[in-house]
Amino acid sequence: MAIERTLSIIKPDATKRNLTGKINAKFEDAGLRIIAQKRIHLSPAQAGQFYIVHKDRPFYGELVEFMASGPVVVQVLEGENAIAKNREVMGATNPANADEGTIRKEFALSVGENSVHGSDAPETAKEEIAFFFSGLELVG
Ligand code: IDP
Repeated sequence: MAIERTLSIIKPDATKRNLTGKINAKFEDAGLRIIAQKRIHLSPAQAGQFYIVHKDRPFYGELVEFMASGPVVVQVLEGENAIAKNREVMGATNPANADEGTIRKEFALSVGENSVHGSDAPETAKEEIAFFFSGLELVG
C-alpha cells in the first residue's frame, strides 16, 4: 500500500466546540500521522477560492460564509492509503448517513456544519496541501 498525504480541515463548528483534540485522537488512532498543522481564520475570499470547485452548487454561498465564520485547523495527514483512510474516519458528508464511530456521526451538526474536510483524490490532495502549506512546513 502507498504512503499518501491528504489535506484535512477541522471546520469552525468543531473549533468553536473545542473538539480539535478529540478529532486529532481519531486520526492518530486510525494510524494517520499529523505532519503539519496550523490554526487560521479564512477570509470569505480565501474560503471561496478553496471551495471554487463547488461554485455552481446551491450551497456554495452558505459554505463559504460558514468556513469564514471562525477559526479552522488545517492539517496534513500522512499514512498508508491516507486519502481513503481519512474519508473513512470522517464518515459520510451528511451525519445522518455517517457510520457509528466516525467523526461526523459523533460531532457534526448538519450536512453543512459537518466538522471536517478531507481531500477526495491524490490530485486534489496535492493541490489542497499546496494551498495551505509550503514544503518546509511538512514534517514527516
Ligand atoms: P465532502 O466534504 O464529504 O467531500 P462535498 O460534497 O465535497 O462533501 O461538499 C463539500 C462541503 O460542502 C461539505 O462537507 C459540506 O460542508 C458542504 N455541503 C455539501 N452539501 C451540502 C448541502 O446540501 N447543504 C449545505 N452544505 C453542504
